[in-house]
Amino acid sequence: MFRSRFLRAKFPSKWSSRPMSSRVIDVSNDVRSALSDKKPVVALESTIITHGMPYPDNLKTAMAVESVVREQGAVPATIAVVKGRVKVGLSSDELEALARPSKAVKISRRDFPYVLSHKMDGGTTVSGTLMVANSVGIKVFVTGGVGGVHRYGEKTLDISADLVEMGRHPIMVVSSGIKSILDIERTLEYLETQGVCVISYGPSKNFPAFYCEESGFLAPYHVAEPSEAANVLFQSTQLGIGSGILLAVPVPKPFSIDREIMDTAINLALSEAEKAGIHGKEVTPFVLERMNRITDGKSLETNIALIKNNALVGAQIAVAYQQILN
Ligand code: PSU
Ligand code: MN
Repeated sequence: MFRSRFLRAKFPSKWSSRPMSSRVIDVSNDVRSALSDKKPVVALESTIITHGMPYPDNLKTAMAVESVVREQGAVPATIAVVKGRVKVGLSSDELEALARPSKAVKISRRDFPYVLSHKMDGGTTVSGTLMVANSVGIKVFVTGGVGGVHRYGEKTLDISADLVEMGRHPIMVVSSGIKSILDIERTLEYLETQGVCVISYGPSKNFPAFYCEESGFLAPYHVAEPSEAANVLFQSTQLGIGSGILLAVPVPKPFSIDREIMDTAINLALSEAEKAGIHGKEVTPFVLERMNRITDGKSLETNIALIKNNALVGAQIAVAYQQILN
């Protein structure tokens, strides 16, 4: 079995005290050798492919992101579920099949047992990807945006499983923060409760709002360099703290969308979601699709730019982290 006693001892977690059995998980040769040779590895999620972007932009972006990671000297590990098997590292055929319109499920922690037993396909969310990454010992994970506390979450209790899962795994999640379709202030509160160390990347503590460089809220900390971020991750593993780190990287300036324009588009998309009776896990994909139409493709362009930039930063951190360890 791939997951050795060594890894089990090294990454104990209350929530996944047992590694995933080789009866359910396949680790690609690439990723397997990188992990055993102590090379830098970056985990990538797949809900952004199945539910976050239209075909073929989703496929092109997924491939571009993997290339960015490789160019920095790290190995990409895209995580998904294919025909009921958990995959770490996808072949190009698997990536292509996942990207095409299909019945793929959006998979968080709660979805795994059913999806596996029914041999279904699916994209793993940040929460689902974190569970798998932790099981094989990957410490750096790159995505576009994470879920959060939804607006009026105090009434609906719609709080993304991503937030709870970030509190459960000692992994650094590199993202562009939280979309302002969510309640950013309450999301930051909730992350504090879960013990997630939130850090902005760049010259200030400004916490980004996905499409916009600034949200108007501050993270408790900021770091300016990949090596500084890598050292935070290293200290967390030395502490055996068990909870994760959210590194918030602002979208590159040329792609940042004006906050007022964005808020108008978001409010429109949200009211359309309400009219259409969309709720639960369908909200985020619906709003992303509507936003793309309302902004005439601008939101998608920004989404692609920010995830590529996050891949660059995340891969540099994975390389720096491995340098500290080796
Ligand atoms: N934000 C995006 N694109 C995405 C997602 C979020 O801009 O594709 C996906 C991520 O996979 C994230 C999930 O983990 O949506 C959160 O969904 P929910 O809000 O239903 O928890
Ligand atoms: Mn939700």
